[in-house]
Amino acid sequence: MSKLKPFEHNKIEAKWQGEWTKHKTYSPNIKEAKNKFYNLWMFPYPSAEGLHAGHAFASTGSDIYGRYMRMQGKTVFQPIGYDSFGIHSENYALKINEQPQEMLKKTTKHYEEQLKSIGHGYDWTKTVTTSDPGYYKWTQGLFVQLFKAGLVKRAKSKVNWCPSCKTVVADEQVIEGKCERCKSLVEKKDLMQWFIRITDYAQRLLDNLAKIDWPDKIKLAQKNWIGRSEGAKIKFGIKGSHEQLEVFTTRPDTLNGATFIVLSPDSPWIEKLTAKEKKETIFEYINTAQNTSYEDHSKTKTGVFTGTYAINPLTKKEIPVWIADYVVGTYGSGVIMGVPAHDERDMGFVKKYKIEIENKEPDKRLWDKIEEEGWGERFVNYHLRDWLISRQRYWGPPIPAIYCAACAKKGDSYFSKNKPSIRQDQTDWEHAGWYPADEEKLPVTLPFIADYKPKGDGSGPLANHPEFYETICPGCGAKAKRETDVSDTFLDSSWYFLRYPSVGAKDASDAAFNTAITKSWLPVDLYFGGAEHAVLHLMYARFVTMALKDMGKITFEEPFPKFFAHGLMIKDGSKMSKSRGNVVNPDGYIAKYGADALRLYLMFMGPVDGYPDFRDTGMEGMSRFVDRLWRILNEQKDINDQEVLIKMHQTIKKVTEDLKHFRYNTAIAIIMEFVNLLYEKAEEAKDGSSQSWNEAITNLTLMLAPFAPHLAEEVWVNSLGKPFSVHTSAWPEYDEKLTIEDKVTVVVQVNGKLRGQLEMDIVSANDQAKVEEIARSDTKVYSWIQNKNVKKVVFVPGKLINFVVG
Ligand code: ANZ
Ligand code: ZN
Repeated sequence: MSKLKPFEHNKIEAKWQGEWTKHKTYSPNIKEAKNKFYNLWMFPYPSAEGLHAGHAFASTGSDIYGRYMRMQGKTVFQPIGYDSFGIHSENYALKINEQPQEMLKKTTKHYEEQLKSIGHGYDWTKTVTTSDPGYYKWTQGLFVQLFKAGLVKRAKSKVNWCPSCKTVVADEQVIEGKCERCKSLVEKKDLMQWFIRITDYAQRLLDNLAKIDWPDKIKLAQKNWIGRSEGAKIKFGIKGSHEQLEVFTTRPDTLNGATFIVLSPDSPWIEKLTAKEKKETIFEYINTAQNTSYEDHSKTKTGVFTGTYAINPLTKKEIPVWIADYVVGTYGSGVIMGVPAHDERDMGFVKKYKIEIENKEPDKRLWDKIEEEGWGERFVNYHLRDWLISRQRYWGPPIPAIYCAACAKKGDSYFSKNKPSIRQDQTDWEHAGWYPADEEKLPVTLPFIADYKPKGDGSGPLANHPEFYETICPGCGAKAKRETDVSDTFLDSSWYFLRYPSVGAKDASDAAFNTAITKSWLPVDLYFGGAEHAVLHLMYARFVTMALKDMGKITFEEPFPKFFAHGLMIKDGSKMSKSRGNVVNPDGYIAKYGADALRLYLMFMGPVDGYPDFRDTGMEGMSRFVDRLWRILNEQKDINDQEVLIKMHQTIKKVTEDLKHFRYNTAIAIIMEFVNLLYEKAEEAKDGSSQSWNEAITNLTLMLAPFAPHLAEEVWVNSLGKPFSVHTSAWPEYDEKLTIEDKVTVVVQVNGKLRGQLEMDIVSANDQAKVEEIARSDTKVYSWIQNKNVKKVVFVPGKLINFVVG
């Protein structure tokens, strides 16, 4: 023991990282995907600050599972890449006043060094970087495919405008009224934008939730976001007009109590219905309503009367038409029927504005009556909105679409000659003049420009660059213009998992993903990532996968049949933040304590799906444990101890089951108990070797491999002299019988007659020599075989021994 060198983590860790790369330990032969396991962690976006401890925490959780699966005999593919396009990265480049391209060269390199230093088993031969032209040509290809399938549209609508990012953002990217990227309060702006028709897939996205193994809270978040709502559309006549207003209601049974109509302040009906003398008050109202922030809206309900009356089709009563900001323009028809007797919000509103209340009992028969009378029809509505992908920014793939004014004049578009393959109906948007870019000529390259700052005038920086946007119409050959907006980052990440296994494949430059490889490697077996992506990335990726299946490109429709949502790490009791100065940078800890100590500590802090608290004192403690491991694993002792054997089998059993269920902290805890027992026994025992000791040390090393990969490899190869690598060795097995500490009773017979009973542990009870020895010396048995000739011994392990005497 005294001769043992300390565990020199810096040297040893770097050495094995080099060996793993050299021996392609984590680069499986993709073509021979026998028993495959695709282990994926949500890729990070590389900012100049580098990886923080949250990344280290989450990626370690994912890496441990991959290593465990490899030791279970799986061919594990664990890739990594960079979500490097998008506002996140661009905002950082702006902050440090560098061109994003330049910044990324440095930051991705830093990320790679960091990820390698933690010792993760990534296949570094198959990385993706979303801002590489070789990648984004396929992101653009995806847009073109969606265009051709009829799954995109351009529409003018009130969209979320972030005044600080100077771009529109999707509904999902507005959290409590604030921009998900920069946390500024979002405003509403009327702009013409590109949308992807995710709402066409709302029901399928909802139904499929039953088929996937995801945490309940994530499924619930998706279900609520999709927001299926069963109800009816009902038409109300307008007094003095032939037109009819249509409301969406989930309570057609309350039509008898509808005493007013409310339009959203965004409603196109307002122009038509406003009485002349009311115009001024109304426009004033709309102006203030539209400039009220999200928070203020939910606090007070305000409204204004249009001066017009509608007619309730059931009661035939004339009811006033109001405008109020509690009605959302983008949901249902943006028009509601007010039923104060049964709806709390309506009640609050009528009390304030003294509108009539009709107190009738709801009538279930109205559901049918509305359809029978032709007043309306049953209708299912979804809260899910189409996915807004236009960004008036620089750092993204230019949206590959072309507008030709000459074709627009004639009403020609891509759809004049081509039938959309999935969604036939394209009547809901102005597609005249629009064509997708030529797929063969992708990418539409993002040019290097000096003036890449967002302009804030509703168009992107590329709109200043005729050398970029001037092109030829694919339909008629006339001069035409490219779209100058770029697409949302979430389009980049909606399909990256399809690309990884095909990276480097012979035809990878001809296709986004190779058909045969995709067939054998996808879907992803385990997706590990943050719960904050529930309605963003996870919803978009599911939709894109379904659309690609419908296009016949892939054969599955759920990309991530199993998803594990990791938790959030905190530091000394509070959330990590730069202003508090408590952000944990993994680099320093790795340099000081080693990657293995950090990995063990990150996973030992608490459940990986919880909110574990990082404390420096805990880190130091774990570093001491690593030294303790190093000493005991290099020890040789002559022991033959039942207690060690049983504890070993118990430990293997618990660690195996805990790993299966991501209970890493309790797995480490029982390993610690086992190590303590070994220390106890080592103290009493003589030096030397014994099978029991070797078995214990070997299995301990194997169990440590996923958690402390470097230490385990060093012990495996250099202390135990086993063949490289511990990470491709088989996971230890346990014997269920040997995990039970309880004593068993062995019956002792002499010539078939019961003569005694022995209480012993299960290991001894299975050992004939041992049972015989104890039985012969048992006082009760002794007299029956004393001076007799034992002709035969019948032994049933763990149960019975029978001496046949003559
Ligand atoms: C009459 C009624 C009576 C309603 C009653 C509810 C209760 P979900 O579940 O979200 O679909 N509504 C419809 N469109 C709206 C919009 N654009 N903005 C705000 N509210 C809107 O809820 C649908 C219900 O919310 C509809 O049913 C409508 O009010 C309101 F006792 O109609 B209800
Ligand atoms: Zn044209």
